[in-house]
Amino acid sequence: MDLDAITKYSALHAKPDGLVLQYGTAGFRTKAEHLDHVMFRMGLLAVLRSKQTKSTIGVMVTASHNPEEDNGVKLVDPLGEMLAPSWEEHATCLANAEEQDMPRVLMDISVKAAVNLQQDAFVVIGRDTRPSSEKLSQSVIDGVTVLEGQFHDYGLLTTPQLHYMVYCRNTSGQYGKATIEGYCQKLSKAFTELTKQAFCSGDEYRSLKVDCANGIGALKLREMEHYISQELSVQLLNDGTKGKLNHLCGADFVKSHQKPPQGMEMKPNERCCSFDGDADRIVYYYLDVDGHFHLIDGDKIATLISSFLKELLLEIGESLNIGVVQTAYANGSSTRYLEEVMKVPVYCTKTGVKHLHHKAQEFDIGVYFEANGHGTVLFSKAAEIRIKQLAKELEDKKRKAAKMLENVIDLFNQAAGDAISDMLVIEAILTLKGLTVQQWDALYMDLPNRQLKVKVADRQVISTTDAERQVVTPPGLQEAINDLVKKYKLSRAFVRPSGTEDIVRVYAEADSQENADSLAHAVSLAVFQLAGGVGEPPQPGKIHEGCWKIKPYYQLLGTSFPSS
Ligand code: 16G
Ligand code: MG
Repeated sequence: MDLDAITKYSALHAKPDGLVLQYGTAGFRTKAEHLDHVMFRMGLLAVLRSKQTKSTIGVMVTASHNPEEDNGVKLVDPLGEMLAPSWEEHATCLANAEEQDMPRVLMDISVKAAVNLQQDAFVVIGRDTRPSSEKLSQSVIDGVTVLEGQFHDYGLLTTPQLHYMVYCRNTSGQYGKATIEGYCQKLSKAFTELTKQAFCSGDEYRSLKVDCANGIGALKLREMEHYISQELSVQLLNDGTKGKLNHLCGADFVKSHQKPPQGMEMKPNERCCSFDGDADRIVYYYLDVDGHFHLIDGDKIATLISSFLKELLLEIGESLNIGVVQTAYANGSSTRYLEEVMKVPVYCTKTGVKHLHHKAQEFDIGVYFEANGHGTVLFSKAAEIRIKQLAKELEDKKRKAAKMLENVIDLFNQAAGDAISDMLVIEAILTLKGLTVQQWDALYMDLPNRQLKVKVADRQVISTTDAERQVVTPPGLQEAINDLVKKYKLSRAFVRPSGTEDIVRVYAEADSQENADSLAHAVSLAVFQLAGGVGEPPQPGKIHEGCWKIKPYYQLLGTSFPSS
């Protein structure tokens, strides 16, 4: 390691004094102007990680759904997964080392992690469309080159595409070709094969409006469009030609405000969806004939997908184990529907994709989605081999089902939740099942819910257990929540410190929107009082815009999955 060269180049990417950042759930994220040194250092760290794993490592420059002025960076591990937790700690130490200490901290990491410095290193880099991203990705490259790592700069990519590239490169191309063409060809071939099987190919299923959050998703969906235009016509809105990234649009906006994005003209019952700023999340929605907005979030996407997969497994008579992984934010109705109607086992993990991804790896088929629309399906190697074998051996209807499963495996991006890939899966299922967006939505009815934020002096005073569903500290808070929850029907509430903002998040659901709002407010007050709230105590929130028609419990469970 040439420490003199590192010191010299690092001075060109100097750390502002006193700035402390943490490698959080999705890497580092803050205002773009504070990130130059972090990028350079993550270039250095990616080289060490590559040497240690003897694999290609990815670096993605993006701040996902955050405002355009922000940016961020995360490292992608060899099989396309999120960085291992011990390396997250190294990343935090390296990013926060004061300028003069940085080379020593880098050396310490390489000793601690037993990195063979003689080993070659290869790093691939991708970035989103933010104005700051190009320059920041150049700083990553500076870090890579000063440690003599080799690199390939993919330039503009969605986050899941970068995960895909890393996965392809580390599996000798078995997963696919590590190029944009390779990605588009793999997904579009699977999509075309799947939709060919549809009995019903009416025009109703063939067009879709996509809000691209004025981000990278627009550019990459345009590239994909060329491959799928025979089967699906997509109309791109918020494609970045006019509006600002994530401003009043995108999956995060639609999910949190429960209303259509700006620039989306919706006719009644028209199927629409939104990507987030780096195209790793997707939510669907429509307006009914009365003009009410209906959101179809990650929970309902998981339900549609797991119903479809379960049906195909039944058809081929194979008992592969399928599990659905959610977080505490999953709507209670979705969990009940999956468990009680579909009889699929459901597991809950902590918030953050890496936790869900990890749990989903335990199953032959692991379906995971966060309510916010981030998710995918993982197939174990054994399940994939078995399905491929059945697609050759079985006959007639069973063979057709096995072939469909084979294509579904190819259509999912198994490295990371991917808005483009998920969109194609959903479109294929709706087409194959002959389902309208309203029929999909009617599988079950979401329980009214409310999310609030509370500002406290130190959010780390709140610690949780049971996948964030129970508070451990401060003392008395869980008891207070329990007492409040008892006052409402079909109610549930939890609080957790955010991993991305300096706040505590509160979630509540109940039998009516009014009750969900009131419970959320009461829980916020308990947090404020018992966990050191700062500023004004939370005020009762305004009632949610959408209209919830409250149905008896059994109707909230919905009906069974319509069969074709
Ligand atoms: C990050 C996570 C997302 C999670 C969110 C929670 C990834 C790629 N993204 O965006 O999965 O839902 O954080 O944010 O892991 P919060 O901790 O502020 O609620
Ligand atoms: Mg994102």
